[in-house]
Amino acid sequence: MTDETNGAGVSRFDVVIVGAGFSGLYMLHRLRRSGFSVRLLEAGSGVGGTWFWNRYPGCRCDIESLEYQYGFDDEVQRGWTWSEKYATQPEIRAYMEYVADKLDLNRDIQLETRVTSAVYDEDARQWAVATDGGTTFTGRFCVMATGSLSATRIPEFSGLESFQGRNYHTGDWPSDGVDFTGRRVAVIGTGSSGIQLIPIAAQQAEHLTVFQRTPNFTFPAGNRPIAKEEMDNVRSNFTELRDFAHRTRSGSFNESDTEPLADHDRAEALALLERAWNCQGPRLLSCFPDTMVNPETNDFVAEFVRGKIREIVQNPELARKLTPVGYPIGAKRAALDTNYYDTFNRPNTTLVDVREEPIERITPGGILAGGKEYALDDIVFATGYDAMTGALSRIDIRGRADVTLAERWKAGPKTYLGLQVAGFPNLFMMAGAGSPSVLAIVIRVSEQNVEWISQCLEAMRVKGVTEIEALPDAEEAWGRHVSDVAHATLFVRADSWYLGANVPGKPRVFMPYVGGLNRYSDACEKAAADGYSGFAFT
Ligand code: NA7
Repeated sequence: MTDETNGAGVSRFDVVIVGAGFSGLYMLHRLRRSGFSVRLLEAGSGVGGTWFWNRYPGCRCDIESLEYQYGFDDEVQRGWTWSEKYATQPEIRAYMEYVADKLDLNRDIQLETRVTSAVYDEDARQWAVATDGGTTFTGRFCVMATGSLSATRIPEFSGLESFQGRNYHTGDWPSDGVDFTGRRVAVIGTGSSGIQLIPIAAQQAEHLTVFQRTPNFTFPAGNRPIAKEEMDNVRSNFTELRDFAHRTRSGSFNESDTEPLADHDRAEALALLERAWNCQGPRLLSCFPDTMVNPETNDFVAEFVRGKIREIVQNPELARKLTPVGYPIGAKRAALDTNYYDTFNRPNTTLVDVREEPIERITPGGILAGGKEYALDDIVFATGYDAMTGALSRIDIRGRADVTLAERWKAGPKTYLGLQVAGFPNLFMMAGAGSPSVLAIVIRVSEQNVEWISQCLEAMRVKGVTEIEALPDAEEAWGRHVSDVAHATLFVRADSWYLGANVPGKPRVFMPYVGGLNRYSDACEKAAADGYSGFAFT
């Protein structure tokens, strides 16, 4: 276990972790507890990962705060009080800073350090992780905790560089905030980020123009303060709740059994959806267990939401444009909002449907779309991410025989259990492609990955082996399983970022594992119990 810097600007560790989001922070803590020397490298000037950068007004998590926290340490959870049902970005970031302080993680984190490459030295059996600061960190192991939604993406609009106003991406927001008061603002994109930002931007701006390509399904968040009794109740039952959550599909301690749509009469089914819309009982997409596999059920739920849009949006033509059609509800990640549809009733808010009026170019004074120029002071790109693989493909990762991960993944990402890639020994990935990732509560997935990887490294230490690598056959079989499970659902019937469809030229592969956290954990545990079957040890 070494932790030293030699004269040539190389620092040696047992493990180098990339990224100080939820996965990376716990990985650091867990490995350090097992006696490994670890260095965590983070591009931001603070911890938080995507929660560090997503500082746009209205940014919140779409998972309830009581669930969107670590479960591995009772003292950590007892020492924190959440204020709202859905925490704001500043509160989540403050929580992550609290955890980093409490566990004394900061002494092993190097901030403002962007990893540029990670190269495996087959002779020395170690990874050389190079950074923009010029220092190279070597580790016997490298863990990429780089996040699924961290590589921001601005589509190629011609003329952007000529724009005289200000422009921002929601996922890389200025730390001192942005004031839209008295300004003519455009938001391009109506995924979760746009949907959260738009109602607030409309209140501030002189005029807001929303450029929408695909209308998204969004449901009322029903955000509210968390009552003391509710917080206390979760606190005192936390261990049982967390253990239960880890055995569910979604990683949620609120997961409950529901009946398929066919088992309800119509009035009863509508009443269930109405309750969900009003934030009582199961969430809208969880009312019926067959929503993501049975097109009729899916359409029933979708039609219910379409009816709500028509009720809220006063102008029927505007309601039509805002109504999602042509893809299953839930197949693109649905958003939770506060007053989203109602915002379009405001006189200072305009919707431009870019399928009907395509964006031709950005001009010095605004956006030219459908032959009309929209005069603007600010443009916000709420255009999302090169999801799941983008953060990795932006690092020059080279495994055996100098083969790059980009080459290995040119037809789409392939992993064994989401944890490793054949040809890249001692490199681990977390909560990304091939894992349930964001299709379950991602912190539960991260915790599962952290614990599995830590136990694996401990087992290797005991056995005296220095190298672990996914076997190509195991990787192939897992990839097939991930694909088969996805293709048995309606998830594959939309142009979503789960499929890489939002990035031109990206291979169309369904990346996260839809089979559920419980099945995924079982597969990982089985592999470990079978002596790490599917992996080769040297
Ligand atoms: P998303 O969900 O990927 O949304 C991006 C939005 O930007 C979406 O509406 C896109 O339309 C739109 N977009 C992308 N490219 C263009 C172009 N070229 N022209 C017009 N509109 C475009 O990202 P978010 O940041 O909102 O949310 C990401 C996740 O973070 C979210 O799912 C939660 O898990 C948290 P499209 O639908 O592709 O037609």
